[in-house]
Amino acid sequence: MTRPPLTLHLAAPRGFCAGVDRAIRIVELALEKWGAPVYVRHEIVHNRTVVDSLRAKGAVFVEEVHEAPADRPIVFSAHGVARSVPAEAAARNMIQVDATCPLVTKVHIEAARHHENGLQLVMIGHAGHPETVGTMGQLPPGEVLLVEDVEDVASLQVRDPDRLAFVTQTTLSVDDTAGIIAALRDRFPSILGPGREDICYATTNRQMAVKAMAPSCEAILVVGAPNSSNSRRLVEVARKAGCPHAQLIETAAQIDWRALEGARSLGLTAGASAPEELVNEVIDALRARWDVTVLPVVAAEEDVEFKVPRILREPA
Ligand code: 10D
Ligand code: SF4
Repeated sequence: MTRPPLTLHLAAPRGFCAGVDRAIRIVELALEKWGAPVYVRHEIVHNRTVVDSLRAKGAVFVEEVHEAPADRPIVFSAHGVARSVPAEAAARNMIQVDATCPLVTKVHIEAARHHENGLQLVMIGHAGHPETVGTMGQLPPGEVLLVEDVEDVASLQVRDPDRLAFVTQTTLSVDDTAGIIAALRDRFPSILGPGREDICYATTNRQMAVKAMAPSCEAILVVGAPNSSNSRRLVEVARKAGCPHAQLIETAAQIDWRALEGARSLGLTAGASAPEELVNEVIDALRARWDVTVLPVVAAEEDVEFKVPRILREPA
């Protein structure tokens, strides 16, 4: 059987970022150091394959600290936690290991610094997302105003328009966030904030690659979970950048083949929490139907690496 030709635009960078890589390593090292079970508060990263593989090694996933026994170590997920969370673990005398990405911790520190300087804080993020909950939870309840879109800026009720600062979630759409920041600066000209936003290098680079390939792709497949903010943003970026069809798929089994019928040019990328093995499975599934030529679309080179916490570098 001759298969029709297909050009597969393969985004680079894609998949695991340094924060995800470190968070997974932290759980593995914790299991090596203390043995199973090691408890993990929330999915270490938003990916079922990752979570299932760590579960198979002895990790137990819970949503709250009190669900874990006090005599076992607990790891906090890469998305970060409110201050009340380590406080609860400390009150129960638990061994705690923080797998919060250092780039999220940086935002926590910024938020605390603005608060100490007497500024009211605006957070640009998605309501209920664990990173937003964690960052807002660095300050006392009610101290952070959440803004999800440009419309929210218009209705913001602030204490003093001249004593404001903002921070952002790290996995937002770069373009949408620029619009929200412009609206904030327009309404509150003296608002303080980071140079541009707190969106991390990995989010930015993955979105850049998708933007670059979107106009040449009849459809783009994004490997990632439905609860993965950065993966969902890649789908939106693909659509906004001119690709008529973008699908978020957890695995190759979820590909909507009917939507790809007759395609000659597809794009493929993966969110920061999606393992490369899942990308390879998608390529194999495409190869079964098409004669695939892979065309890498390289938007940036990445060489970021983060150290694991000291507690895991010391003997038990
Ligand atoms: O939902 P998300 O994009 O924030 O998280 P995910 O676990 O999918 O990817 C890693 C990103 C983190 C931990 C937030 F910085
Ligand atoms: Fe850290 Fe960015 Fe990865 Fe989030 S997406 S874990 S902020 S490097």
